[in-house]
Amino acid sequence: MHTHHTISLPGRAPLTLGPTPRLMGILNVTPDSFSDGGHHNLLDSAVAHARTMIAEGADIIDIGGESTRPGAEAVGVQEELDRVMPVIDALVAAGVDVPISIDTYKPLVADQAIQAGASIINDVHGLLGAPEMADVAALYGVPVIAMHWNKHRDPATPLVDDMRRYFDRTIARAEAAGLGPGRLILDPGFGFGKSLDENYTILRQLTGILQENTRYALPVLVGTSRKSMIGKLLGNEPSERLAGTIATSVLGYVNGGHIFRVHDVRPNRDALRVAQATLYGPPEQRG
Ligand code: 9MG
Repeated sequence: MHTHHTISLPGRAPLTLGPTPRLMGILNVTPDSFSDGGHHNLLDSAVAHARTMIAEGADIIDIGGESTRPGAEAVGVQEELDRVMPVIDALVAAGVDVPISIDTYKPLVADQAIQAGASIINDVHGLLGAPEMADVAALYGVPVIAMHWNKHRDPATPLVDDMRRYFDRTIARAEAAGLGPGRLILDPGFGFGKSLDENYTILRQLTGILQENTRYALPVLVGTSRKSMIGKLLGNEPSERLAGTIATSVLGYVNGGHIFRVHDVRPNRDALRVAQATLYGPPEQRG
């Protein structure tokens, strides 16, 4: 049911993907992320939050300094660096032992973050934004989470076809830079320019869409946590969307997803463990 993948990470053990779901904990480092305010408070809170997520079972910490929420302002390279670098430095200094992924579409931010210790790039522009992004990934040999976000989508083109073309270009760009397909993780980009119906269609057909329609059967990341595809259905606020998030994580897993990008690590991890036991048997039965 789940394809198997071994993703090499520079200077550390590879990330194995398959039946065991992997949790990516979201660490947003934007001024509104932690309510107590102030530069040091932000740093301390971010580091403490990363530690909590790791203790709760996060396999990866995804650090981002620019919000992708609708209406959020873009930030400049320096501002983004000022937000994320102290957190990466502090986590590395504290000996944090899970891979850090840098959530950015800016090659310069990715470059600095990798030099400081990040080992995965999370690019919401799927390597199709700045051309140098694929070069940075290839230079350091880091894997890239390539998310689908086509701001120039032709409304006449069905989403599945748009995704196929988009990811064909992602893979071509990676290969041209010398980054093999074994370093790519695909992400349908739930919520990014998609209708409610499209979001649920993707969830229903997840790996059918992403693995059967692209040249390679690549691993898949699911990012639905607290998103409006849940809120529009339930009529609730982001802070009330945990049950809905868990439902989408479990369904994304059953439909072949490998990595789950979430705010609430422990409850998603628990639900995914139960889902794994249901699909593959409890741990002692797995052989
Ligand atoms: C940064 N970010 C916000 N939502 C995301 C999603 O669904 N996937 C990935 N890869 N990044 C996201």
